[in-house]
Amino acid sequence: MSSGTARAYTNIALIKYWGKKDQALVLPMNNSLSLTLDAFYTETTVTFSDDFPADQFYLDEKLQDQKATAKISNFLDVLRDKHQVKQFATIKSQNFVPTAAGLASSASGLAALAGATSAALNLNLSSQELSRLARRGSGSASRSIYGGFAEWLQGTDDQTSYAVPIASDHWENELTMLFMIVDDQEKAVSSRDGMQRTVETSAFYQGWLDSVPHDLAKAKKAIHEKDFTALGEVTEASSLKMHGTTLAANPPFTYWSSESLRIMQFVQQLRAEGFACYSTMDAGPNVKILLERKNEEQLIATLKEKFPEKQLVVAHAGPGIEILTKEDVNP
Ligand code: 2P0
Repeated sequence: MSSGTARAYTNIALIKYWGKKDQALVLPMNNSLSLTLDAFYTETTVTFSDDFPADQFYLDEKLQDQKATAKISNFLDVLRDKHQVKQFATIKSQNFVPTAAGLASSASGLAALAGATSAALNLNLSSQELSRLARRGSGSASRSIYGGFAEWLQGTDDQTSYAVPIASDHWENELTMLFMIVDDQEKAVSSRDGMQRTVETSAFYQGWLDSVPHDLAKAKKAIHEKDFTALGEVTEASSLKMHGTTLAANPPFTYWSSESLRIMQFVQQLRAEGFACYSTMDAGPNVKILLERKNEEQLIATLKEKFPEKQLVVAHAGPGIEILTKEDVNP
């Protein structure tokens, strides 16, 4: 029997990943850039044993059904095949989120799974190898190997597609991301299906792809120069363009709800009044707002007054993946 445990934090893309050129290997169509956050994380323990007749996956102490377990088993098969491991595994995952708002993330989940599995098999992987491995589980998980800012390099094959940290002189610690929780229901179109449908059918997809290199360069320059306005502008623009592609897919869809739009418009209004804050959205209706940490208290008060019914979660830059010993693990 061998066991390993890891903790990984979620990340939010400032320059979005949207679409794959190879679905089996999870190779993306474009580079993406993210900020790892402290507010949500996953702890996972993987145990291999000759005694297990099949893989069993527990999430938040509940045994998961075949579909959820199959995604995990497929991921484990990548390593079992490579290292001639014949044993099945028990996987116990715990999501730590500050509210019951259904903010579980495949980025933290699959990164923690990659870390725990490699620890259980004593693989001693470098961060780059771990990022490449996490990518096979979920694209965005490749970026959660690192704290702070990370860029996922799309690459051309399994070897060349992985994330790298972006040097920032700790500037990320001066930023805040606020989560406005609009809805905790399961999404109608999964990100995996949504991005694929968009690649295959959206009239706007090529426009999105063409715009990414410029946005990415602007984001990296902004980080280098600690230019919050430039980073905020390109963050909001990347999100709006990504979401624009879904409207032109066939069949068309959107992750926005009327509430999401209300919040995004309020962010624009605040900016027009001189308050520097920018919105970004992912494959669901929740809105995240990027701002400077020194302005956090003021914005929280303003948002609570404007949207008293909404849950609000405050996040700051988080650390990279941690391989845990027994003493580190939460009970
Ligand atoms: C991102 N998203 O860059 C983008 C922006 C959602 C919108 O990565 O199919 O769970 O497992 O690689 O990583 C969410 O998709 O998708 C995502 P798969 P993943 O964060």
